[in-house]
Amino acid sequence: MKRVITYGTFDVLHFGHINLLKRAKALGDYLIVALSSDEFNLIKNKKSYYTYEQRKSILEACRYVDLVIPENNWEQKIDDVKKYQADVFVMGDDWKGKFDFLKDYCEVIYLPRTPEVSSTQTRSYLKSGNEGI
Ligand code: C2G
Repeated sequence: MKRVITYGTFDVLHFGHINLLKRAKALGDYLIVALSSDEFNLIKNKKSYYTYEQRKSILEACRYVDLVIPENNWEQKIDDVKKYQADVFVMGDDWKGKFDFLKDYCEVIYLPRTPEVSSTQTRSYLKSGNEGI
């Protein structure tokens, strides 16, 4: 059983996220998503539209996701890799190189981001009132 782990806020879930989760799952048999808590989002200077519980329930409905755990800080990744026996750590390549310290514990893979889509973009589009068109 090859176990994959990834981290993120996954707010306003979009096809860029799904593309990442799909490719991450394809790297093993079991995908763990460490989902940023609302408190950690503040540390990341990210204000998410949906709460942690709402984002968690949306992710748990995704066919590629097997387990959602909370991401509360920057420091928990090594402990998580050990605790959940992750064989592969995956992130989008906007993080390329940032988590190479995990190479001592598991495979580290950065996948190309999906261009032209982001939660921020979606949110501002909806806010702009175009949604009626
Ligand atoms: N992503 C992607 N393509 C996009 C948008 C996001 O591949 N168009 C990927 C990101 O690279 C990341 C994952 O989807 O791997 C989740 O994206 P975010 O929710 O924006 O995650 P982030 O805020 O970068 O949190 O400790 C790590 C952090 O928690 C990562």
